[in-house]
Amino acid sequence: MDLLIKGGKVVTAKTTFKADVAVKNGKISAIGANLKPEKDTEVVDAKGKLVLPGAIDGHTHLAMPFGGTISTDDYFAGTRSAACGGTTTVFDFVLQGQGEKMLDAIKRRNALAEPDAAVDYSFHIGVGDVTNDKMLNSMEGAVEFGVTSFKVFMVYDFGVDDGQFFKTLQKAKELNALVGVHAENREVNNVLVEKYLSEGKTDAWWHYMSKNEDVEGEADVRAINLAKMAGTSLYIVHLANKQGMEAVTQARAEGYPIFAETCPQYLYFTKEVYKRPRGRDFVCSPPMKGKPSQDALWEGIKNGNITTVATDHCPFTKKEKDWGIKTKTGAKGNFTTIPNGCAGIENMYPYMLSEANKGRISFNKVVELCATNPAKLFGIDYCKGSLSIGLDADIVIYDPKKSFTITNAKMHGDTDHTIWEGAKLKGYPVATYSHGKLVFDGKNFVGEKGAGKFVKCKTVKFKSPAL
Ligand code: DUC
Ligand code: ZN
Ligand code: ZN
Repeated sequence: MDLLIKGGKVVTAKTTFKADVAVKNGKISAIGANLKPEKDTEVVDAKGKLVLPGAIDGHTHLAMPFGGTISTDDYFAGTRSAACGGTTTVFDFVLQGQGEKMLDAIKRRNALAEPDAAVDYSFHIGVGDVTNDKMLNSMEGAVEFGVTSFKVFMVYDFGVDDGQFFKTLQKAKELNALVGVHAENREVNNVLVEKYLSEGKTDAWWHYMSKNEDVEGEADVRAINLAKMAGTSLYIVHLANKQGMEAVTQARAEGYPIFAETCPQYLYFTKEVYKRPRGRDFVCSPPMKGKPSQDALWEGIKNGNITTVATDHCPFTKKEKDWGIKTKTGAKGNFTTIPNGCAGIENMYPYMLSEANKGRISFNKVVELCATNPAKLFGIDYCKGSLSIGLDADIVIYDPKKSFTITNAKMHGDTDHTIWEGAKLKGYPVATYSHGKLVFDGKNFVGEKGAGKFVKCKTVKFKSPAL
């Protein structure tokens, strides 16, 4: 064996038990009591620590063109930062261009990711053109390549209409693929934007107001109804409102394979952040909502109706966020000119584990939401998502006694600020291994640019909400 992690408590989605974990050739080779090292085995003492599967971030936007710029973290910076927060696999979005076959879009992005990624990665397609059969049928090439999930946008100019959404669901059903949805009502959003701007209401608060609880909730309900009509599964990404949470809960109770993801920013912040002097730094879509929505999301986590937690990591610099204000040079910014998105890739596992450490949920629940469920949902549980013999040795050692205050200077991405500045965490990862190799030593990134590999997703047919 190459590595032996001794004396820690192993946490899976179901149980916690004291055991040693052995690694050979990048895979977990044994889990058990009193495992003995071989001659050249590196032995790591994990007494008093938790030993967890590396997290899978099912939602990132690395080097993504948006709002007239490109998100700050490229594939190296983003995956480096992920590794230092205990995330060992990221699912990034390939945005399909007009007239571009989905496989061509994947190859275009993979050419950027392959030389740069420091941990393993895979893709979802961000559907950009299903206006004709040729484009719609190009989903087949993506699935053959190993990209089996397709996100449609109900909002934004490049998004789908209901007919295109429905056709995408039907095609996904044929392929046993998964459709994800960014659910916000485009038309209502546009009307409210026009109204607020005409009234001279330009700051970040109006971003929230034009994408309020109902704007998101209505689209969630419609998306679920479309999936029911198509007779297929649906994955609502970045769910952030109570009405949507209730609709997901009801559909699942009726037996429909409807799954929801939420993000740490919706669990920690509320809409009040948009009243802060730098409220524009928090502008993302969907925006943070009120406390009742936040409470509903936590309830959804506790009762199993939230299936995954992911970050929607999409950072922009402070200067780019400032495009949302009027400047002395005469630029006329407003809430619609702020690039949408925030950094979070390094904060997901530490924040969720800290909430567990404070007693809000169990550590097992965090493993389920951040590792095991995303692996099952996206068809990579044959190699990732839990500490099991034969799976990739993507492992995190977590010290429940280490206190950590988030500050941008301690983060490992390329961003110049974080919305998480000052957040106090109880416990923190002290080591991350990718394929059995140390990539984070508790302080620094010690991995390698380009070491991360593309992970092929298998198709999964979901007949019920159970994973
Ligand atoms: N929302 C964001 O906040 N950023 C990128 C894309 C999105 O839908
Ligand atoms: Zn989205
Ligand atoms: Zn997103």
